[in-house]
Amino acid sequence: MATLEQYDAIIIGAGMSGLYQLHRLRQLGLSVRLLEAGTGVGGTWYWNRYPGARFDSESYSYAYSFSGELLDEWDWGEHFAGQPETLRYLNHVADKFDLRRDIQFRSRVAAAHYDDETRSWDIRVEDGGRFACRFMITAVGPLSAPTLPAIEGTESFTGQSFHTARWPHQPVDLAGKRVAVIGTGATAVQTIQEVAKTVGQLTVFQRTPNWCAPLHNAKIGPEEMVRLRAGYPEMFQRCQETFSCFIHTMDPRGTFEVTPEQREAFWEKLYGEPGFGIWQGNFRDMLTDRRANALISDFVAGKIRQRVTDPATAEKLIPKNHGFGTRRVPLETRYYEAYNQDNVRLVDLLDTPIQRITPTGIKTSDADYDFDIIIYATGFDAVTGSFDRIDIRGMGGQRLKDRWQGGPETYLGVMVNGFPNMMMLIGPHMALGNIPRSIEYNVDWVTGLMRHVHDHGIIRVEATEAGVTTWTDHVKALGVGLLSNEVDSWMTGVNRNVAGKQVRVVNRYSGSAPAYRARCDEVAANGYRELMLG
Ligand code: NA7
Repeated sequence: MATLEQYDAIIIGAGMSGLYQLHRLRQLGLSVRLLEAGTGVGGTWYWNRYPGARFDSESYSYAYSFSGELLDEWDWGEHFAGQPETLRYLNHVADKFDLRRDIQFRSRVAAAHYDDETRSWDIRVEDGGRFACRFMITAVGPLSAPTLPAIEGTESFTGQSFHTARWPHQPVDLAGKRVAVIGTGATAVQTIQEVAKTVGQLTVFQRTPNWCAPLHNAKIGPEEMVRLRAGYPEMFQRCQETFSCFIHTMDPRGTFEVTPEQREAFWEKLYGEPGFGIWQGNFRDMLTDRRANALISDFVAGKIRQRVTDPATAEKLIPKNHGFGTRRVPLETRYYEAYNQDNVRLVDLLDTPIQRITPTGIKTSDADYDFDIIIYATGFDAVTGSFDRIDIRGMGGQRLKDRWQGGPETYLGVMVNGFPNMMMLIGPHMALGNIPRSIEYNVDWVTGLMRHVHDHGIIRVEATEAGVTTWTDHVKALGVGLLSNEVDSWMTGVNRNVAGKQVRVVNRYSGSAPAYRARCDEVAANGYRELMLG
């Protein structure tokens, strides 16, 4: 029997939310332990080491803003930093705030059971370690449960194969190799454009094309860094005010309120600018009005046709079953031009589906392809997947996975009735957008609640059933009319590789971030009276 360690709070996950939560709870004087499956800090930026992994949000807008000292001392090297730089940044944060002494690595949480008699959680890690805590705070990330394709034969392949989110820590030699990439989501796009530079032969297996737009990345020189730093207060303030916490925000004009010439000029400008502007800073009706969405889709399709030399390949790369921006827009650097290289080919799985993975490669309905390396850029069991992988049980042994079978139900995206003393960071029903901005608010709100609990000697906190129903209905209502909710994607909870995840659900909050914060602030200002406190 493992010895039982006792804490006021256990945090699960050492990504951006877990690290900041640890820092804040320690400031309250609580005894806290953070359990992390990996061997280092960084979460998403620890696991996703695939070639070409980088930010699609401006580096500085993605950083923590809570410490002036940290902002002053950290220089970003690129407007959209690559994964190694971001991981260095998060390690720097962990060192600066001396976080590692309260983190236990190589500790994947297998089970967490709530006991209402002791008002505490009993947490077990895979190696048999056992912990008891009053409060359990999940910081498990919305995109951290990778999924392999449900295709026969994946185990039989005798070459090397990697899921992008489990890329090895040692360099993988791709030079001159015959490489397959399965998938064409944001991860695959970054991978494809990078590995196409070195591999012998690259074959991309595409099921659904996505609408991509140029990233326009650039290095940041010392003088520019000084200028950027001087603008931090305004930049973070702007992120507080925009709909999704990006520095970009929807244009107040409707698509049809301007002339066709003005429209075209505006889109040309957005297409030529760095970052998510073309997605997050476009006409306000782009994601709600079908006619508006069709026009911007035509514009981007035209760009793809211009950039891809072979017309048949260009047509395959143009999405036909969803409009621009209704799925996450991958940002790219010469992605489309990669298909003009002699050593890159595209296999359209809609024409010739994969039948199985073989010992030597991939068999489709019309050909056998041989590979040295297969890269699975096949995504994640998003949002609820990382919760489902832990055996979380609340009152009366109820499993969270069962409770969420028909889609997540939460109170403010932070709590679930029947699961007392559990708080979620960036859980279901949270605004995603520019995630670190949401993380800082989310952590500060949970910290406020923990301070209240601590100051008042409260040992049990639970959302009411009515609170959960009202919030869940509100989140669902916000999603009505959004074209993105009519499309299969990780944002609607669909993953055809996972049993029980074939049906669309509303798993994220799609209102504005300021409105979300206003609602949560109101709950705190009212002394958390909406919660059951005891
Ligand atoms: P995504 O966006 O979910 O993309 C996964 C890709 O893998 C997508 O193109 C899928 O095609 C494809 N896929 C998945 N399973 C299969 C099978 N069985 N056969 C063929 N193709 C398959 O994940 P990403 O990692 O790219 O990005 C996730 C987020 O992480 C991203 O939005 C960023 O915010 C960071 P499908 O579209 O399902 O037809």
